[in-house]
Amino acid sequence: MFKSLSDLQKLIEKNKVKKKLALAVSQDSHSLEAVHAAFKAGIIEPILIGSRPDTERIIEEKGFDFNGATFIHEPDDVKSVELAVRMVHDHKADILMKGKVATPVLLKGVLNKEWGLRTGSLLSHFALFEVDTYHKLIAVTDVAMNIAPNLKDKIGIVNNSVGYMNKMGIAKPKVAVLGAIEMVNESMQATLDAALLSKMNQRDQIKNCIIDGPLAFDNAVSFESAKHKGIKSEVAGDTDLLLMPDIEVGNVLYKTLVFFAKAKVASVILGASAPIVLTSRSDSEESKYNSILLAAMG
Ligand code: COD
Repeated sequence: MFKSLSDLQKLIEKNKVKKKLALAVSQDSHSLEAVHAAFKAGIIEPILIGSRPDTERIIEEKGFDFNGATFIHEPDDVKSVELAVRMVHDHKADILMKGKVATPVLLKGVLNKEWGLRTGSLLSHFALFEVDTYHKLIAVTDVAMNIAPNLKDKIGIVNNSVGYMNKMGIAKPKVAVLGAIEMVNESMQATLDAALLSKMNQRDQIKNCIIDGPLAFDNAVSFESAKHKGIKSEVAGDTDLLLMPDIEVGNVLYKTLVFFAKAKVASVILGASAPIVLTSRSDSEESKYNSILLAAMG
């Protein structure tokens, strides 16, 4: 069982395969710092696509050594995204990473029908947290891509996350489908979806995981709370993956964990033909580095 995000590093070191990472709009000091650390750790080969003078200025200011990396000069952000996405599409790169560009701009490139990274599956965001007050790593999805997922989308989101967690060696992740309460309330769509997902899992329509829901946040992550409420569940108090009702709840939880609980995080977009590192400006260099590790595992 993973207890810390540094365990990802050990997992990758075992694989010994260097991944090519295309950084779109590379003139971003935070992203460059994380990419530099992963380059120096021998995890990736960087391809830096963006304004070359601006990228080189940051590299010089920060004293980074990108000797051996590939530079592609493209000063226009949208074209830079297109070049980076195309490189992954054409198998010239294994990981796509967002630099100094707005998330929707990158995602629109990823979803391009001709040269994007669609696979026919839903794309979704997967975040893995190390929180001091929880006994193991806990994943949260979807906090950044699907705005208001319906039941079908939620099945796709669970399948993406479970598939990745299985790859990480977590054979049957425990999935808590969150609602405001742990009972089904016919006026609360999240609780209806949760009950359906649980039943689909029991009937083996969603495999390789154990799903329970609806669960409220407290009983999903605390045995004590679950016991207090009399909830009998294999998942309650021992959740590996929290499925969020929508992007607002998910994004607020993500930022609450980072800002108030000082949690460490790694995140990646799944369901595309390659993992995508899509960290936000507010993420620390450490989070960005962890996200590269998580993507390199895929
Ligand atoms: N997976 C696969 N295909 C998708 C997905 C998805 N998650 N989302 C849209 N598509 C496909 C649709 O089927 C369609 O063919 C095409 O893409 C366009 O669909 P639209 O018109 O619904 O999508 P867009 O282009 O308007 O928006 C897609 C975004 C991902 C940009 C949008 O959903 C979005 O802005 N999400 C939130 C991003 C964000 O701001 N996150 C905050 C991070 S901090």
